Amino acid sequence: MKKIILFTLMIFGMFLLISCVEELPLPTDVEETEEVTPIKDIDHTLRRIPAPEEHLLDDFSNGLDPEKWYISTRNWSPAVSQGQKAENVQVTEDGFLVLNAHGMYHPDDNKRLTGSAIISTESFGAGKYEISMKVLPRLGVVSAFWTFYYEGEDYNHEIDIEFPGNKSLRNVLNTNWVGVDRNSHKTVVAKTESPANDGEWHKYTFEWHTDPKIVKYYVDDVLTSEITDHVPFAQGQLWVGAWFANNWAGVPDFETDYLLVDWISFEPYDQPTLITIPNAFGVAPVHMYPEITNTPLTRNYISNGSYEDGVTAWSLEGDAYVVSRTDFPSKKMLAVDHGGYASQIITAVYDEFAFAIEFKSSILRGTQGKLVILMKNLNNEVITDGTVTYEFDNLNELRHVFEFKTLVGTEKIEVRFESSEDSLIFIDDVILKLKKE
Ligand SMILES: [Ca+2]
Ligand SMILES: [Ca+2]
Repeated sequence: MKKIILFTLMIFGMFLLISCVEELPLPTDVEETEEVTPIKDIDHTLRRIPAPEEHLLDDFSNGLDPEKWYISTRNWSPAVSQGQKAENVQVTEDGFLVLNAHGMYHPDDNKRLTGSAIISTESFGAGKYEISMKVLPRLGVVSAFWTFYYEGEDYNHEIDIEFPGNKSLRNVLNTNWVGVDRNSHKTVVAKTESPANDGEWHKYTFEWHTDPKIVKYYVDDVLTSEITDHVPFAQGQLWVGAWFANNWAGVPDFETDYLLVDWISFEPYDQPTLITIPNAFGVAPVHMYPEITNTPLTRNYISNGSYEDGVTAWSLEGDAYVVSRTDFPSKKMLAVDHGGYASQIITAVYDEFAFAIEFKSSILRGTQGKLVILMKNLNNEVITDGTVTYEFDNLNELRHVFEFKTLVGTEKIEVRFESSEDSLIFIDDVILKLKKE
């Protein structure tokens, strides 16, 4: 079948040369009738939560300060991860700290399953800790804000806010730790009012009291738990990171994504905490600190949407292939023929998420192609009315943008490109973005 497709491509080679050069000049008649504006990324400068004037630890408006922060190069789960890398840390001119992580579908072996984290150079004790952030919106990787002091097995003091909880970004994990064994921690899994990856800024807080002993955890000022067991009493360094965990966080079925931090504050309480010395174990040298970048942040929920990494991240059914173009043999794309289809699952997609999907198509035989979005529950069943279809029936190469909103009860979506029985269609450059104005 591959041979037939290549043959077909050769027959249509002239057509491809005319209509499919990289910058995609559309035929004039199409350009006039089709108004397709590329979908924009979320503007993270909108609806920011104001940083507190007092007790601000950092708002990252001056980059990443080596006096205040180390960059972690550690690896806690070598069985599943290549650890945290300095090259994955960014700061933007909008004053955002960007902690990138590369999932299991990243094409580069050296980057795959690497995350990033920063650590305060100072140790802090009892007090109120706050962060305004947007968690990394995928599973398999833990977005976390925590204090940490470790000195052998008797002193593993942590207060953790982590995502996902029970493999869902609808939940937050709140945990106190004072040792390393099972009996020296307490975790509360709390459902939050809206999923952490809804595209909005959220504020996460913990109030660490040592007298009397209690840690209170909040999401957007709403109490999620109060934990009086295993309350740490030793000062710790403050961490923020996106790191790959051993299974409990789900499957990291994405290519690349990021955790975004706007600001962090710390208000000390006048309560006793054991003074400890901060360490600089497993941190990056200062020359590896990031410059402030003005490159816009982009996110694509589709992995390998260019098909340049072959079939990675896509499931193919029936007559579906990744093929090379005859005019640009180095460029690959998806071909679906005779009712075959290619699909990709996007996990951690919840109620009423508004998306836009953009892609290029050309149809070389027959008349019709379809993009089908299937909204599914955790059992992989399509939920009631959870199917939306976008049909396209052109012969030229076109760029499409289709918008849809998920229904209540959605846990994941399947994005599927399908040909009708008589049609051979080509798909390339698929981009899926959350829409938020
Ligand atoms: Ca900021
Ligand atoms: Ca391509």
